[in-house]
Amino acid sequence: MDDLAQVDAAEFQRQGWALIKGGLISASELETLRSAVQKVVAAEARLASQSAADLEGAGSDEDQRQTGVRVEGQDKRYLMQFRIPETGFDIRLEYPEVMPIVRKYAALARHLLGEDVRILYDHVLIKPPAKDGTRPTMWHQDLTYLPVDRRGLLVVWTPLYDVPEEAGCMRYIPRSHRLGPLGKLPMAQDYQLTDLLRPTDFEIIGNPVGVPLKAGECAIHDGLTLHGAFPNVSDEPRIAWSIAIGPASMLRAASKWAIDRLNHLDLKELEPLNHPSLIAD
Ligand SMILES: O=C(O)CCC(=O)C(=O)O
Repeated sequence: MDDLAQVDAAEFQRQGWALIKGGLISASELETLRSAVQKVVAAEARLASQSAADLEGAGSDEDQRQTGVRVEGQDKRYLMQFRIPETGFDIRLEYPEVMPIVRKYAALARHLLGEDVRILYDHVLIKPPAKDGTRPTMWHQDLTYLPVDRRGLLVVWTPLYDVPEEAGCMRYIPRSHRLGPLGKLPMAQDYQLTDLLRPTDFEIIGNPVGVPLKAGECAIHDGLTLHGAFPNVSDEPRIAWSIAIGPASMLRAASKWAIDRLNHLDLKELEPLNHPSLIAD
């Protein structure tokens, strides 16, 4: 727990993100993580060597099967932000040698949340380099994508190699978690913070903070903290590993409303509430 003494839980709760300077993992643990992730990256070599142009038209189930990529949108412009290789999901289950790192991050989450935790997922994130086409990662809140019933989710983001700003470092909006869920915009499109926020929200939040990291360092953010990343204008793919950890008390979100008031309308999950009986005008 000594390493965790540097992480001020109350300040994290106030700001919604924190840089863990120097990281929590040892040099040999970083090597272990690299070796597991490199196996994933090698398995995706065909995709990794494709130019963004080759991904043009990706969008069908067939494309998804062929590219081995499982991400929302399956869209060239989405993939220019980052790819999550199919074999890069839950690598802790495939490569149990990374579990000592997972346990350290779980201890960090326990320290920040003050309660027992559960791992929701881990995954490998590859941001393509400039030559393959690259975009900033659009501002978003992770919690709005995840089927859990409450706040408290934490995401730890660890680069496998140094990530200066030009390689597409992460960016966080301090205190944005205090705004609650903001909904989500299609990340394949370009949009601005002002498209997500109301004017008075800017009185609560801070300016975006870009967070260059050394290999094996990490940054952690609340599931409601708005975050994104710069484009990767370097020559190499930016390779990171991220893990989502939440309070043990969290429940999987119900696919129907927990209260029966709307269930008879047979609304589809995550679709607008367009049933005539719900429209006021
Ligand atoms: O790696 C990126 O560019 C974005 C990652 C991200 O949004 C996350 O790990 O929650």
